[in-house]
Amino acid sequence: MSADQQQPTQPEQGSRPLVGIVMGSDSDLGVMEKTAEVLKKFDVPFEMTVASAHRTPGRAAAFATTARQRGIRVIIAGAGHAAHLAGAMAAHSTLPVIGVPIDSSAFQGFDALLSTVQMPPGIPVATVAVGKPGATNAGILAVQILAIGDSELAQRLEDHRKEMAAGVEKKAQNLGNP
Ligand code: RP5
Repeated sequence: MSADQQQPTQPEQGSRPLVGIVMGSDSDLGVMEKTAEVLKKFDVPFEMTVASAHRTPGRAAAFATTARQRGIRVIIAGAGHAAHLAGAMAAHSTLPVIGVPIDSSAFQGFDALLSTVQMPPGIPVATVAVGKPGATNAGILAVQILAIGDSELAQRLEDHRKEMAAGVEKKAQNLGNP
């Protein structure tokens, strides 16, 4: 296996990772940390690495082709510019792939959005919003996918919704509303 194909990804938490987070560059980390924050909150083990569809195509392909056998159930890919990373993941794996378009270019992520979302029929990428809000939602969507077969995780999602609703009520009260 060449250096381009090596997979040095490490589990972020004790148990075997269920979600694989991959980003095009370490410069994407400030955005993709939002995904990691969500997965930590829900206690979902994940791995995180850098691989580029263009600069290290072999490494990106190896990440995707070995994901299922590593126990990964959802892949989350974040990239900017002509962002083909999520599409490359989907090309090399039948696991669900969530794409996060990153606002790192002169077009502030519009280029990455179109590159990520406009997949040809047959090879889907579930594309979320550009930047940090999308990275947060990618984490939640991955938890929702995992919660299909996990009632405890589903309950944590219900609790999270209640927490968010309570936060909105509090903000309204802070403005003097009942
Ligand atoms: C993309 O190019 C990466 O996903 C990143 O958003 C962007 C810039 O990468 P660097 O030049 O900072 O490594 O491939």
